[in-house]
Amino acid sequence: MFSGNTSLSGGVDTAFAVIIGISLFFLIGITAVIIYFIIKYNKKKNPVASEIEGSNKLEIIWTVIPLILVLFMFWIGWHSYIPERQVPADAMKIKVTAQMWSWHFEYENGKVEDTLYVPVNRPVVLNMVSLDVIHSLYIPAFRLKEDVVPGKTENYMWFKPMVRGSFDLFCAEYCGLRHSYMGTTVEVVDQATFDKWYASGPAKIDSTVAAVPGAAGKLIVEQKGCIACHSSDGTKIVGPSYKGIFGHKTTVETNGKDREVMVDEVYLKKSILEPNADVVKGFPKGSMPDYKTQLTDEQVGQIIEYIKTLGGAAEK
Ligand code: HEC
Ligand SMILES: [Cu+2]
Repeated sequence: MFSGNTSLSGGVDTAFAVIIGISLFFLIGITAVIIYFIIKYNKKKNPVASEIEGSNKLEIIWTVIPLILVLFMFWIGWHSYIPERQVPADAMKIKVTAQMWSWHFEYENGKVEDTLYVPVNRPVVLNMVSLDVIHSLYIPAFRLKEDVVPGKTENYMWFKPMVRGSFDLFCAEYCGLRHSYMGTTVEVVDQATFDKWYASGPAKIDSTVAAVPGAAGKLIVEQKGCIACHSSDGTKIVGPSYKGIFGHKTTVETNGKDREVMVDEVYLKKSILEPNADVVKGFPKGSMPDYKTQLTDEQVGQIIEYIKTLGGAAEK
C-alpha cells in the first residue's frame, strides 16, 4: 500500500483506506452494540419487554449520517478517478493490441514488443484495441485496470510511473483457454535506458536474419502472437502445430464437407488470410483470427518459408 508507483496510485490507495476504515468502524461498532444489548436486555435482567414508539429525531440522524458517509466515499473515489481520465497532452503514445492470447505494444517509431517498456517520470497513454473478444489490461501495482472492448474506439489508460522496476501486467477478463498466458510485465526504466532501447528501433529483419531460411517468418509468428495457438514442436495447443505439415495431406472442412487437401503454399496462404474457409478437422471453427489486414503478402510468404523449415515433404 501507498507505494506511489504512479503519480495517481496514491489516490486509489487513499480511497481504499478510507472506505475500509469506515467499514471497519461500523463493523466493530455495530458488533459491540449488539453484544452490549444481548447482555443488557436478556430475559433475566429485563423480564418485561418494553415497546418503543418511533423517534423522528433518531430516524433523521441515521438517515443523514450514512448519507453523508456514502456521498463522501463516492466523492473520494470520484476525486481519484477523474484525473485518470484526463490524459496530459505531452503523454507518450503507445498502441496496445490485445488478442487471444497475447499483448502487443507498438511505439510511435514502429517498434513492437510484448513487454511494455516505459521511462520513469514521464506520462504514457495506452490506446488499446482488441482483435477478438473483451480483454482487460490490469497493472495491479499501478492500481489501474481498463477493459479492452472490441469495436470500441476509445479504450485508453494513462499513467506516469514514479518508481523504476518490473511490474506485473495481466489480462483481467476471462478470454478463453489460454487467458492465463496473457501475463507480461511493465518495465519502468530511466530515460537514458529507455532512449537507448527505443532508438534500437523495430526488431528489424536484417540481412543476417534474412539469410537464415525461415528466421524472418519465425520472428513474425512470435510478434503477431501466432505462437499462442501454434507450436513448432508438434504440440497441439489451440490450433495444429506447424511441425511436419508442409507437403502432407490433411483433412479440412470446407462449407460443411470434409475433403483432403495438400498442405502447400496456396493452402497455407489461404489458411492464414481466411482461416474459416478451410477448417482443419478436429479443430474449432472461428477460433483463429483473420490476418488479412495485419500481414503483408511478403510476411505471409516468410511465415510459409518458416513452416517449410519445420519439416514435412523433405523428410519423406
Ligand atoms: C487464437 C488462436 C490462433 C491464433 C492466434 C492463430 N491461429 Fe492459426 N489456427 C488456429 C486454429 C484453431 C486452427 C485450426 C482451425 C482452422 O483451420 O481454422 C488454425 C489453423 C491454422 C493453419 C492451418 C494449419 C494446418 O495444419 O492446416 C495455419 C497455416 C495457421 N493457422 C497459421 C497461423 C498464423 C501464421 C498465425 C499468426 C499470424 C495464426 N495461425 C494465429 C488458431 C489460431
Ligand atoms: Cu485476455
